[in-house]
Amino acid sequence: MEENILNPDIQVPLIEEEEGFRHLNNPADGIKPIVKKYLAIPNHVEQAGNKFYFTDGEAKVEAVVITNEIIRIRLAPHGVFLEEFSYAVPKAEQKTAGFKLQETTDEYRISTPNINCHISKKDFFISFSDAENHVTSQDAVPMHWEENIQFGGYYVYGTKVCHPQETFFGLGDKPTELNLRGKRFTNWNTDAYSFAWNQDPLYRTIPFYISVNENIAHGIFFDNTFKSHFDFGAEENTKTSFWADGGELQYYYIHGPHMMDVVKRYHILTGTHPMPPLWALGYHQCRWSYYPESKVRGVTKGFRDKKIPCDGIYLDIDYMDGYRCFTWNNKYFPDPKKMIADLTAQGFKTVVIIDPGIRVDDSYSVFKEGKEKKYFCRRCDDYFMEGHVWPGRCQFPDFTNPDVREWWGGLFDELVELGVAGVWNDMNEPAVFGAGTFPDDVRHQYDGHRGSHRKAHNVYGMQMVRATYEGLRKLMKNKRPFTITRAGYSGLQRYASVWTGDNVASWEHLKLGNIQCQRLSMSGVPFCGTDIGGFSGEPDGELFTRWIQLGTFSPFMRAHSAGDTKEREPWSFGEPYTAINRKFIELRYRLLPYMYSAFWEHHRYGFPILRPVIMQEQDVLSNHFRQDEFTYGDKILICPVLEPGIASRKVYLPKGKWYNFWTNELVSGGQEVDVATPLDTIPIFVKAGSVIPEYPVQQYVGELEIEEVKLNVYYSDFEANSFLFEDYGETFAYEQDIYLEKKFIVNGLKDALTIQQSLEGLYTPRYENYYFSVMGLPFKPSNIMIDNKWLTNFTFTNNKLEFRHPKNFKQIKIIK
Ligand code: MIG
Repeated sequence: MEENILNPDIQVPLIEEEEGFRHLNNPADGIKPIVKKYLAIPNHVEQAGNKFYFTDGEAKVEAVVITNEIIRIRLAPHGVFLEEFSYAVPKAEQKTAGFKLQETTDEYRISTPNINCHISKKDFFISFSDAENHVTSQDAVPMHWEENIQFGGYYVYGTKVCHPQETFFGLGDKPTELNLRGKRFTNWNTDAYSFAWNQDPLYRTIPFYISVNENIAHGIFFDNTFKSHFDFGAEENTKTSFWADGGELQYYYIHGPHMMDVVKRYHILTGTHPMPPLWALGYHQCRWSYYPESKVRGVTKGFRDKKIPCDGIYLDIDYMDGYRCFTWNNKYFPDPKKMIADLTAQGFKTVVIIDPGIRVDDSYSVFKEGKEKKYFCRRCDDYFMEGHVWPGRCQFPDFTNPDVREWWGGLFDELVELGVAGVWNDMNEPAVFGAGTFPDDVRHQYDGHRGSHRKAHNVYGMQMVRATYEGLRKLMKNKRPFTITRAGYSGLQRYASVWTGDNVASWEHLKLGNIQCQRLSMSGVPFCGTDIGGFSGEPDGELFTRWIQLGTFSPFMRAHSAGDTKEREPWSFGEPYTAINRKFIELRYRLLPYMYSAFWEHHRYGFPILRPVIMQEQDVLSNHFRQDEFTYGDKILICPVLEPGIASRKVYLPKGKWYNFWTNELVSGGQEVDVATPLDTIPIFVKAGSVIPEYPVQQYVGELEIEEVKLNVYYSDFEANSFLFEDYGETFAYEQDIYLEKKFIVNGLKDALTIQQSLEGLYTPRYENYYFSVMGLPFKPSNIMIDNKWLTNFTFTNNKLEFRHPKNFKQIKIIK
């Protein structure tokens, strides 16, 4: 016993002396946190429409039939689900032909016409199978959770069996091999300046992966915005796990069997990219920063003088007054309206950067208004979240509040008035100097569903660019806005394009950028590109040119560089580089109608724009490890050159027949071929049977009235379809069916080739004629019959048949 110094009459027991002593008001010692608790035995099922609820007595599992190929699973450790809300999936509508629940002695089984979800009665394992009862995904252990003592709630875990030959793809922008097997990742949006190979995490959170096993693909979309983790057989070769630091264990099983089906179905959930303005598919020139105005005028003049096509010109943070968003530095840019008008007259579209940090400054209207309206984020104890970024001490709008988004969207009115055509959202991970990002205890409105920064962090950037896109869309009336974001979460493609962030001028980064763009494409982020040339560091002429060549086939094509680097325009490296850079940028402009059509296929049907070889041929196991080649759309195969000084490189061509784009030589696929790679070319092949539409070279979109579209037809001895999408290129009229989707069917015999055309939609292009260029005919053509009339005017030289014809034909027959 010890004396109580305040009241010596009271004897205080010494804890060490009295074994088993417990303070009565603090029984915590007896309570153990829940360490990895697993679902037990399901004893019950209830059905409510397309939703099924299973319970082990305490925890509840919900299975929802979304479509015939998509089922969503949710876990509530204590039987209470959160309100349904997702930034990624605006509405998980039910679209299914029918489903049923069956119970056997071993399992509950929910079946749609195409898939089954099995809940094992013995152990609550959940598995999925296809209509042939082939099991595609199965739990390795039941879903489980662990108490998060520091923050409350649970860490939630799902663990699936990982098969010996199973391979994994997706997850957005991870800077590593295309195939994710054997690797582990974290998703927590991070400003990752000069990131390195294998660095993780980077800027975006796309918690969606595609598995391929025994030639059957399925996807898992783990829709959880907390910090999340994926392990593809890294810790244990036989297990694939995904887990998060909080929130619900909620995932969508998305059936294939082809990877393409999985990607398309992921887009059913999360939406597709709206059609961009056509000019946004042109070349963009950026730098940190072009200022003052004379510099901007000098650079843009450089493009026109040197006849290098360019559409986008960017203003990085120095255009602002002290980095205050929505202001102008009047010294550098005394008359932005005039400058932008002049640029517009020369065909340039001005894109300006906007960051989330708003300078704390009561004389600055944006800050004042945000402060008055209580739009800035607060810590949980009610202090404003303050942090240092470019403008100095800043506060940050809570973009998860719909009122804030509405306000933010409206702030662009002046910029739109000045003629700005696009907005670039940077630093929206969110990035804060020193601390990296916001503290965990920052509160977010989360569209009325409340959340700490732990829950809102990964969606902050997406909601910022959403506010930007939606605001611009209103302000620009019926014109399509162009937006680009650095950070994002699944579904960001509904609002913006992305660039891969602060890469480095190195050959390794060229290689990495090629993989990242393919990965983003197959992860539901189609409109993506890298900083051509590398953001930090100095490329030499060869690296820059090889990067322009890759960038020509990136959906988003922009050169960008940091402020402390040498000039970085396509002509900065002298000859022969300038001429080659021009040749490729011109090629991009020639292929615009093809690229625009590929974009439409994405927008309307959910196809990715870039498709790694494995998506062309997933049944060939070696393709699961190929990551250099990809197709742009489904007709043109690109194999960039990713090493210095090489005279040739190996290219794998999927089965079928391919034409060398440069020589028109016909090559058989299903094999690797060796292709010469002088600096002025990269290997490009066109699938036999393709119709590749082509525009004349323009210095910018809209420079020329298109008077004729060239159709490059590549003979095939089988039937092949191609599509051409046409519309105004800058309005939302396509939403009212004011577009034209043309389908060409090419089919060849030994002595004939037919080309058929059919049309859908209400748009009428202004041009009258097609100019046909037919390659690969195995015979010398002597007659051409078009819609039952003979065409006499054609030429046949160097195995190329060329002729002109009014655009509205139905059938062309080329005869030996
Ligand atoms: O802290 O706006 O990734 O593209 O040029 C750097 C300046 C902020 C990072 C972006 C980069 C941009 C730069 N920004």
